[in-house]
Amino acid sequence: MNMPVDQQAIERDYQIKQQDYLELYQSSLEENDVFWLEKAKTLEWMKAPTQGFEGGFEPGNVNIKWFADGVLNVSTNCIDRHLVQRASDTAIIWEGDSADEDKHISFQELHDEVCKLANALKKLGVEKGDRIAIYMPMIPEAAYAMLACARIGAVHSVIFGGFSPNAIADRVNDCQAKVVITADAGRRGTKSVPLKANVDAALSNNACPSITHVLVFNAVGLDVPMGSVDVDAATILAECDSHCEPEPMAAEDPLFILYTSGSTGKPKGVLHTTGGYLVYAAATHKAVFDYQPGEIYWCAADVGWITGHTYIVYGPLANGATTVMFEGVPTYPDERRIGQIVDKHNINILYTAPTAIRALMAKGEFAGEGSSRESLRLLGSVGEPINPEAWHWYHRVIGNSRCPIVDTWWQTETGGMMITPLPGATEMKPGSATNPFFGIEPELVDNEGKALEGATEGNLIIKRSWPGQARTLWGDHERFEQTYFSTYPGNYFTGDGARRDEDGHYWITGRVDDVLNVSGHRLGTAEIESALVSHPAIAEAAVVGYPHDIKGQGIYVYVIPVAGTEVTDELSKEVVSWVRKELSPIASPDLMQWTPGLPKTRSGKIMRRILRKIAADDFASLGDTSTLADPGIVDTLIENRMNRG
Ligand code: 6R9
Repeated sequence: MNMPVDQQAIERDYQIKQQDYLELYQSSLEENDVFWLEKAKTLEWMKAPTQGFEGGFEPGNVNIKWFADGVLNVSTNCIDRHLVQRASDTAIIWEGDSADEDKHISFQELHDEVCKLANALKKLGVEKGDRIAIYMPMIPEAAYAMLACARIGAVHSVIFGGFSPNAIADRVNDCQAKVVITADAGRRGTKSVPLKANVDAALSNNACPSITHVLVFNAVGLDVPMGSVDVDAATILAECDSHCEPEPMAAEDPLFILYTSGSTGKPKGVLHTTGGYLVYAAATHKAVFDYQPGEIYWCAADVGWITGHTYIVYGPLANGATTVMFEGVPTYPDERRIGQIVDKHNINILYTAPTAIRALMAKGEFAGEGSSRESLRLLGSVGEPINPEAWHWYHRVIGNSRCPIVDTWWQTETGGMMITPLPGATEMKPGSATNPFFGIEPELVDNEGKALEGATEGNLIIKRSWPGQARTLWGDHERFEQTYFSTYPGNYFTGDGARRDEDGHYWITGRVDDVLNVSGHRLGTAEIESALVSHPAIAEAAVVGYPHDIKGQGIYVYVIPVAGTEVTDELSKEVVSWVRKELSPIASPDLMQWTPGLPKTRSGKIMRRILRKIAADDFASLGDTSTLADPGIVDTLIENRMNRG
């Protein structure tokens, strides 16, 4: 399937030409501060920064600061400065779950709604530095809420609408949020998500004592019970003024916390700050999408993930772009929806995830029927490695064989894109994220940290700081240093492996730690294991990923029942719904194997390598099993494996 790709298919005067990339990249490294201070000028500062990077990655003293003497407000950069010339231009196009619902929100309307909400938060006693949890459907109010926090200097923590009450409570308690902003319910395809009921459950029995108010939007017209902490959003907003002075924020003041999964149990509160994050979000959005004024841009992610933060809200709005926000799912009412939305709103740039592409691809050419998608000029991919087959399908069926694809590798912790082609400047290679972005210095190292040269494969590290980098984990700087800077001291460790080809292009091979990537969602195996063992019938659990056609990785669960438990199909079903309820439906086990034991070393360590092989139905070469406490368990596991073929 390695068809040549027509590089010149779309005539365009790209900002960055092929010959410019290397030169620009070199100078971005050589004069790093100069490069980024120049990029910083594209924002509006209350006090312009004169300092670039300060700090370092030294173990025990990891300290990251960018533009430290600068002062700005993120919401004025995303809204107010565009009012001068473009107040009536569309900032957000909202496309509802149902195909006959949409809304255009101008920069003026965005300004007024954000200011009203900011004033409402103030009325509820929110002050600069307070944490606000946002648990919302994909409606414009979710973006208003983020920007309203930014306006008054409150730190938001968006919790993905697919998370369950326990996961909400963990996150709220970790950052000691004062207010939750939510809605009656959310719609996704044929499903309704009971957001308010989930918040009620999270807060029940005084489980989240830091919460003083729950601000409730009416999104679908449900009549939800309102308790003593609940505040009806429409009522309070009606009393609020549409003017709100923006809070001057130091560049290193926190902007948001976003929880993500790591290889140990507790989710990590990744902290991003104000100046560096916004500079990086705007610079990458502009360069990687070659964004030009007037273009309609659609990132089909959820605001509950970093992609939604940086590339639905902050990056595009900082650049004055028209950003599309989609409430529903790409397969509802059927697989033609994406194409129909593109035509309906004349979308020029589409940024989505391989898992969505594969779900559409499963229906052959159908996704391309009933739409022309002629307005498209550029496609993007993010979240997981894109297999060449899906790449070619995306290029041919969605992009009519004429749109370049940018396969962008990055992470919650990196704030924005790190390794990515630049359209017009980079040769496209299906499956490769290709080149580092300006100012990004990747390296591949072996397990001992020795740098690998030339065409090779190894662990991916980043050698120097960039403005969009996370500064710490909320309340746990030690864990931040431990997780990212201790494996290869003096460098940022990504947790990913990668290959570098003869042209120097990078191919991300996936996580090298105990983190799964299921449909583009990051899940720690330890998190799922702890949800499993909290079930009364389960004594022990081990979770691994296995190759899955649509999801990329599926969740394979090995469970040891408590002695005397009768293992039945009902029990298995009950365990699956238990995990969905305890953690999230996205953590739902795909395959579950009951087993009397697990392969452990004599020191009691589970040998996951073996479990991964059995889960992948690839156990011909299991490697050395002689160090196992009970080598016989391996045969039992193979005999009863759940994935055959
Ligand atoms: C933005 C985002 C990060 C992990 C990352 C890697 C995987 C993301 C990728 C990719 C291959 C790409 N990943 N983009 N792998 N090619 N273009 O997804 O952040 O949710 O934190 O996930 O996703 O494994 O380490 P996050």
